[in-house]
Amino acid sequence: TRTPVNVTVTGAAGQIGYALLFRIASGQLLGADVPVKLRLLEIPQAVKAAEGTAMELDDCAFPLLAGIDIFDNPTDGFAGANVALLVGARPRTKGMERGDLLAANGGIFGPQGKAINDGAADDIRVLVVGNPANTNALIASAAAPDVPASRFTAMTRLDHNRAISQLSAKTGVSVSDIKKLTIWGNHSATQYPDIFHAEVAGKNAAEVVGDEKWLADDFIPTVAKRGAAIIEARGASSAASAANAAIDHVFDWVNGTPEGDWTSAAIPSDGSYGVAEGIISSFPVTSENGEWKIVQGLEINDFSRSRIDASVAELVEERDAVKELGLL
Ligand code: NAX
Repeated sequence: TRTPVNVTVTGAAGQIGYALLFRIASGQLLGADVPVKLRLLEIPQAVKAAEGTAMELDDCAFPLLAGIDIFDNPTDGFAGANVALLVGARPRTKGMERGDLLAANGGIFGPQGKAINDGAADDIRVLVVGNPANTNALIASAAAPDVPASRFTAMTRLDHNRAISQLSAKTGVSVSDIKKLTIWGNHSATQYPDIFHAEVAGKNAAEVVGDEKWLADDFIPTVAKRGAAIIEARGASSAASAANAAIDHVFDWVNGTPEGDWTSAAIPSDGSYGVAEGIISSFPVTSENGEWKIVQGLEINDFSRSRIDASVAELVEERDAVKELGLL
C-alpha cells in the first residue's frame, strides 16, 4: 500500500473548506487509489469548528483517509506537507483600501510561505485560493526561497469552468465537447476568458459564436462577474464550485491534463505572451509529470491583446504595491 500523501488545507473551517475536505478524503483530489492524511490549519478561534468537521470526516469512514490533524500555527500545519491548499485569507471589509488588504494578507501568506519553505516535503505543491489569490501566491513564494517558484500557483480554474459552462449554454454543445479555453491574467474582474483558440465540438469557438459583441458585452462580463452574481443569489460566495475547481486544479497538476486539451492556472510567468516575468498570472497550461507548462505559439489578436495587457497591468500594480510594503 502507498504511503499517505499529506494534504494541508488552510481556512479548513470556512465554507470552501467544508465543501473541499470531504472530496479530498474520498480520493477526488489525487486519485481513487491514493490515501491522504489531512492537516487542517485554522486560526485559534476556528479550531473548534474544524474539530467538528473532523468529526464528520471520521463519520464518513472514508477508506482513503489515513488521519486528520488540526493546527493553529503554520509551522506545524505545513510540516511534511506534499500538497497545500491555501484557502484562508483576510477578506476585504468596508472601508479597507487595497494597500490594507494586501498588507493584511501579507501577514498571512508571508509566514505561511516561510513555514512551507522550512517544513514542507520536497515535492510540495501549493494552490492559493484565498484572495487576492495571484498576489498572495507571489508573497508566499517570495517567503519560500528554497522551494522552486513553479510550485506556487493560484486558482483560476473556477473562472475557466464558469467560462466553459457559459459557452456550452450559448452553443448548445455539451461541456465535455468544449476544449482549449483560456483564462488569462488575474483572478479578478480584469481576467480575460479567451475563446479564440477554444473548440466547440471540434470547431473554432469564436467562429461558431460569430458575434464579437456577445463576447465583449455578455460572455466576458458574465464570467468575470459570476462571483458577484452568486453572492447576490445565494447570499454567500461561491463555495462548492470553488472547492470543485481546487480539486480539478490539483488533480490535473498531479495526474496530467488530457491529450488534446489544456486548462487554465495562474503560474509564475516566464515572460511568455509578453506577460511580465515573475508575476503569477493565468495562462493556457498543460501538465505533464507533475509540472505545469504554458501552451506556446498561440496567435494573440488585438481584441485579446488589450485585455490580457489590462489584467497583467493590474497584477504588476499589485506586485509593485506589495514590494513597496516590503512583502517581496
Ligand atoms: P470563509 O470566510 O468561509 O472561510 C475562511 C476561513 O479561513 C475561516 O474559517 C477563517 O478562520 C480562516 N482563516 C483566516 N485566516 C487564516 C489563517 N491565517 N490561517 C488559517 N486559516 C485562516 O471564506 P470562504 O468562502 O471559504 O473563502 C475563502 C477564500 O477563497 C476567500 O479569500 C475568497 O475570496 C476566496 N475565493 C477564491 C476563489 C477563486 O476562484 N480563487 C473563488 C471563491 C472564493 O471567493
